[in-house]
Amino acid sequence: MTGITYEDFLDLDYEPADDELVCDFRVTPASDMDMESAGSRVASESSNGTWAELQVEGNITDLSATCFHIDGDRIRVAYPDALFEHGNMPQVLSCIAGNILGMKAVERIRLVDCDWPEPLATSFPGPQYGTSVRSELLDAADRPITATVPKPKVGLSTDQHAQIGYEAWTGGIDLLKDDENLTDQSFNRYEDRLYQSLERRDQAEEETGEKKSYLVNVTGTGDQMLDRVQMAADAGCEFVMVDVVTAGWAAVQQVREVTEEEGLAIHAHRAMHAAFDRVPDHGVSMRALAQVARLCGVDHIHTGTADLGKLENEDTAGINEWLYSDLHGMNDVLPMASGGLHPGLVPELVDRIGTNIGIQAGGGVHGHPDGTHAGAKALRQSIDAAVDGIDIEEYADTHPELRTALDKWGTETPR
Ligand code: CAP
Ligand code: MG
Repeated sequence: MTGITYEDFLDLDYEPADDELVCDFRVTPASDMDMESAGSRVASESSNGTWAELQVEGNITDLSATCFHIDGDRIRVAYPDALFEHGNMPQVLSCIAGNILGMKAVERIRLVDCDWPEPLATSFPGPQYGTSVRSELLDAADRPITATVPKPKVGLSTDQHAQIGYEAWTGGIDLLKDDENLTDQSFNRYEDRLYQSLERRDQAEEETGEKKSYLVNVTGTGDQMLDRVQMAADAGCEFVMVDVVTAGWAAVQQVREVTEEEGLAIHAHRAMHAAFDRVPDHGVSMRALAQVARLCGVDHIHTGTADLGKLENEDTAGINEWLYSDLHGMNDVLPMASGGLHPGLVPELVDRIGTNIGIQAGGGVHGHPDGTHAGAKALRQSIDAAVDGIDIEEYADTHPELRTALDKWGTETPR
C-alpha cells in the first residue's frame, strides 16, 4: 500500500511521455496558497487524487497526472493515456475541465490550451471534410464561402424562410443557415423548412449554375438530432448545423457517426461558448473548445471576426491557425466569421484572417436598403473585390448594390 497526497502530483523535473495529453492552465491560487500547492491540487483533482491522504495499492498512481511546469500564472499538467477512455470526449473533459474549475484552492482557473498526443487524438474521427467543403460541396475553392441567416432570427414562416433563401442564393450566397435558436417551433417546422428550402435551393442552383446548400439546424434531444440528420440526408442536403455547446459533445459525437455514413458536413454553432471563455482568467478558452470540436469531427466552427464584428472574440487568427494546423493527419476545420458583419468590413476581415474561411452575414444582408437579393449581391461583390485585391470603394463605383451597402454602413463595426 502507498499513501498518496496532493504533493505526489507535483514534479517539476518530470518529462511527459509522448502519449500523454499536456494541458496548459492559467491559475490564480487562493490567497493562502502558492502556485506549487495549487498546481499539485489541479493535477490531483483532475486525475485520480482527492483532499485526503489515500492508501492505494499497486500501480494506481500510473493514472495520476503530474504538474510538471510552473511559469508565472501558468502551469502545465501531463495526463497519462490510461486515464482516458479513448473516443469519449465527455470523459476527457470531466477530467481536464471538471471539478478543478470549482476548487477553493484556486481563485480562478482557465484551461487555455492542450497538446493532443497521437493515441488519444486519433481515437476521435476528426472532420470528414474541413476546408475541402469549399471545393467538394461548393464552388468556392478560391474564395471565402458565404452564408446568411434569415433575420429576424425566429418568427418567419416556412414560406418566408425559403423565399429569403432563394433571394440570397440567387444573389450569390452559397449557404442558407438556420439561426442557433431555430429548430422545430410551430411557426417554422423542421421538416417543412428543410424540404421547402431545398426545393428553392434546387431552383437557385438551376438559375445560377453554382452549387448551393443549407446549414439546417438539427439541434434537439439525442434521438431527435439523429432523426433530423437522417431526414436532412434523405432530403438531399449536404450539411447539418449543431449548437455544439448547448447540445453537448456526446450528441456531437453521435451526429458525427451518422454524417460519416451519409457524407454530410457538420457546421458547429458555438452558442453559450462565452459562458466558458469570456472571462480571460477563468473557464475554458475558445481555443480549447475549438480543439475539442475538431476532434469530435465538425467541419466548420464559428471563431469570431478578429474583433471587427458585434461580438467579443478571443484570438480569432490564432485559433484559426490551430484549426488549419497538422494534427496527426486529421482533417482541418473551416473557421466561420460571423456576428455583425457587412460588406464594408470584408476587406479588413480578409486582411486579418485570409480567405480560407466562411463569412456569415445576417443583418449585413437582410438589412440592405434594397432587400435580401441586393444584400447578397453586395456581400459577394465585397468578397470578389477583396479576393482580387481591388479597393472596395473603386469596386463599388461599378457595383450599385455594394455602393448602397457602403453608403449605409460604411466600414463601421456595429454595436
Ligand atoms: C449573427 C448570428 C450568429 C452569431 C454567433 C447572431 O447574426 O446569427 O449567431 O454570429 O456568434 O444570431 O447574432 P448577424 P459567433 O450576422 O445578423 O450579426 O459567430 O461569435 O459564435
Ligand atoms: Mg445567430
